[in-house]
Order: sequence, then structure tokens, then C-alpha cells
Amino acid sequence: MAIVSRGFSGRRREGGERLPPGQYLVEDFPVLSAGPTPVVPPDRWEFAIDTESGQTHRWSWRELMALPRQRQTVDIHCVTRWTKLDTTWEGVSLDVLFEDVETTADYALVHSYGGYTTNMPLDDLLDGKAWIAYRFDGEELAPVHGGPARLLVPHLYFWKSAKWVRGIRLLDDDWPGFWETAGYHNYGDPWREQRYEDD
Ligand SMILES: Nc1nc2c(c(=O)[nH]1)N[C@H]1C(S)=C(S)[C@@H](COP(=O)(O)O)O[C@H]1N2
Ligand SMILES: [Mo]
Repeated sequence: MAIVSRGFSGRRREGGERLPPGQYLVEDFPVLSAGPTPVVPPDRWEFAIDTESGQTHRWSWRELMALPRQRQTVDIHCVTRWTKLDTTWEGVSLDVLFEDVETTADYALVHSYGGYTTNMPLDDLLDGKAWIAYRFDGEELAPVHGGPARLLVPHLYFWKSAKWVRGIRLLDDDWPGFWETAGYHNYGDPWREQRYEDD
């Protein structure tokens, strides 16, 4: 059995091995949005987790800022084939937000200001794999990249990292989101090149 520490996992794929199949490297940070950038002033921002049993857990912007934050450097992979290495983010781990959430649900449907949705198994949001990110590259997250806050789930194709994130609905049954309904893969693992529904 392999025990992989955080530091070791960062060096796991050296050089070209950090590029998933079919991807190319970019230095810039492309913007991909299916619609206009919603305007969400922080004093009207809130984030909510709705459980399958009807409980709602809410955080205001001020409450989010009061939670412990993490800084992490990750590689991001868009299904349109660009990969950006070593992107640095700050935000709150979903593990922190889920601390007091009682659930037996297996699925999460993430939704955003502006109406975007994306789905994933709840396990993919836990155990240090996902964050609500509000800083990028040492600065406030720009509105075009999802500011004031976006989901960051770097181990899946970047369409799963919902910009302008507003909440997570926990579900017993999987419910496909925006791109998943439009023919993209339900799970979206870049290392298994799960781009479209039949991949
Ligand atoms: N709310 C919302 N989130 C979204 C999208 C979107 O259109 N709306 N596009 C997704 C896609 S396809 C990608 S590749 C990334 C792009 O993020 P970026 O514009 O910061 O590069 O956001 C994802 N999250
Ligand atoms: Mo994308």
C-alpha cells in the first residue's frame, strides 16, 4: 500500500508527466464562461449547503472570511485541452464547511450565481480535494475567474470548478449539471481523459 504525503504527491509527476493525455500547457489564464459574469457584492453574497434531509447550513461573506484558510498550489486542466501548472490559490477547504453537516448523501450538485451547475460524488469534495477559493496568485479572485469565490476541484476537469459558487445541494441520486447534461462526461477525470459521456 502506498502512503502518499502532501509534499510527495506534489512531486509525483515530474516534467511532461504532469500533463494529462491530450492536453497542452498554457502560461496565461484563459477565461471560459457559458454566460455573462454575475455581479455579486460581498455584502449580498452567501454560500449554502443543503442536505438531503432538508437542513441548510449558510455562511455570509464575513463568516467565510473568519474560517481557517489554506494556500495551495495545483495544476488545472480544462477539457478544451489547456493545462496550467502551479496555480496558487487561497480559500477554505470544503472539509471545514462540512464539519457540522450531517449527511449520508453520495452526490453533490454545485450551483452558482448566474445559474451554472455541475455535479460530482460528494467524496470528491472531501479529504483535502476541494476548496472555496477567493484569492488567486496572491490577489483577490477576479470576477471573470469566479470572484468573489469559486469552487476549486483541481483533480477533475476545470468545468467542475464552478465560478461564482453559491451552494451545494446534497443528493441521494446523482443529478447531472450544465455541461454534464450537454454531453460531457459525468465524472471528468483528466488522467483517464473522460471528456465526453462515452469516454
Ligand atoms: N459559473 C460558472 N462556472 C464555470 C464555468 C461557467 O461557465 N460558469 N465554466 C467552467 C469551465 S468550462 C472552465 S474551463 C472553468 C474556467 O475557469 P476560468 O474562466 O477561470 O479559466 O470554469 C468552469 N466554471
Ligand atoms: Mo472548460
